[in-house]
Amino acid sequence: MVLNLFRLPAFTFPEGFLWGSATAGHQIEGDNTASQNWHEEQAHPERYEEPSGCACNSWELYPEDVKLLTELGHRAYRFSLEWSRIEPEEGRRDPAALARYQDLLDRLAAAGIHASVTLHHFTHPQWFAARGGFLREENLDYFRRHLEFLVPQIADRVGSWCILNEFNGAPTLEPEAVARKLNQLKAHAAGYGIVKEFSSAPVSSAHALVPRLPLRPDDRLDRARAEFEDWTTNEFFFHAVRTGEIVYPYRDLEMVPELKGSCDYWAINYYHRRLCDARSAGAARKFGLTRMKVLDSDAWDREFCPEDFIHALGRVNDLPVWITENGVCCDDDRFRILYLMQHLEAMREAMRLYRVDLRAYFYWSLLDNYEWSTYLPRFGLVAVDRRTFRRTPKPSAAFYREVIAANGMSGELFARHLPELPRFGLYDYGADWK
Ligand code: IFM
Repeated sequence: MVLNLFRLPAFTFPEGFLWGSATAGHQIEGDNTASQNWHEEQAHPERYEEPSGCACNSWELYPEDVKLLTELGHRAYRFSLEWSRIEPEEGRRDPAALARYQDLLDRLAAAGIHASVTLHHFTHPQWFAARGGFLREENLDYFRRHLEFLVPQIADRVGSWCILNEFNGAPTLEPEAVARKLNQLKAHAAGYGIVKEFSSAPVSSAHALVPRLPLRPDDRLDRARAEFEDWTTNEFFFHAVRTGEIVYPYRDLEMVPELKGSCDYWAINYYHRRLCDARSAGAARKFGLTRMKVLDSDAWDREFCPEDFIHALGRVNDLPVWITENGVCCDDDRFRILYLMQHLEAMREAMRLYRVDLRAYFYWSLLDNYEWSTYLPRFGLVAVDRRTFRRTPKPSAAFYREVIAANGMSGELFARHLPELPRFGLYDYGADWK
């Protein structure tokens, strides 16, 4: 790991490496009124800091988004299609919504931008939720039917697929959460089979890879807790795809043959790690040196440790790897340049150390968007005015554009975009630190 990134020699990623950014329907489109999330936001406002409302108004402004992607030099765009727009009521499809997504795909193709399509990014129609959603295995038929309708209508324009986003979720034994998770695992396998009927493009599901590590590496209980959390969030998925076995604590083994080999690549969403403390009900206290304060509020007070990204990637070196999300929310955009540089460097190291076959990187996110209950955390390379929806690229977007153009990075490029490493207040040492 290069500690002084300003001295990093020029490094080039493999030829054909795909660079881009990611978004998701509900977080940018706005007025996603037939979705369960919209319904919940209205029914239980007390659970949300604010509702999604018009989001970034990308439902209308998507041609502008494609223009932005072009101007910023992105070669790939990951986005999701809202099932609730395509089938707002059970069995009633909206041709205009489908046409709007097809137009987005056409515009991306015309701009030479690879389209990475996610078929389920957390949200689904309210009617599906009212029937129990993914809690009930028999409801997978609704999902299958939706994909059988949708996939052939778009397959010729899609460059790669994610069936679901981040269903691997929390380290839970709670029966409903486990049922939902394992049903979504089966939905992933079903989706893989359906997409393969119509498309030769690579298929996966985006996995939120949060390394779970013992707070005290030699403490047996911390280690046991970390192992438990890691299996129930990470390894159960990799294991199922590698073997076809669903192995989940306190549950009989279940063989689902279609799961075996149901990823053509590992789609990895990586942001931070989590330390496990067996003597506390919640997550472990964060170490000062890994606790980057990105916002003045406590939002997104995560444990950043790019070095763990290297080893996390080492776990998935048996298939090509696409980083389908990686990014940081911050008000001071210089953090974003630093975060990006550190994580690209970690990717370089993972290729060297573990021979990871890295093929793509999607920064999360193209736009400052709706973070599921609030607009406070801003992940975007591009700021969005909440009133006019005007899009304004940040300095980090210019940095990233140069990375893409060079298909790599160097200390010199980094130094040019971050000429001073000021007293960022990077690490929160606590009040007594002198
Ligand atoms: O905004 C989310 C996204 O929807 C899923 N992955 C993590 C992002 C940042 O929290």
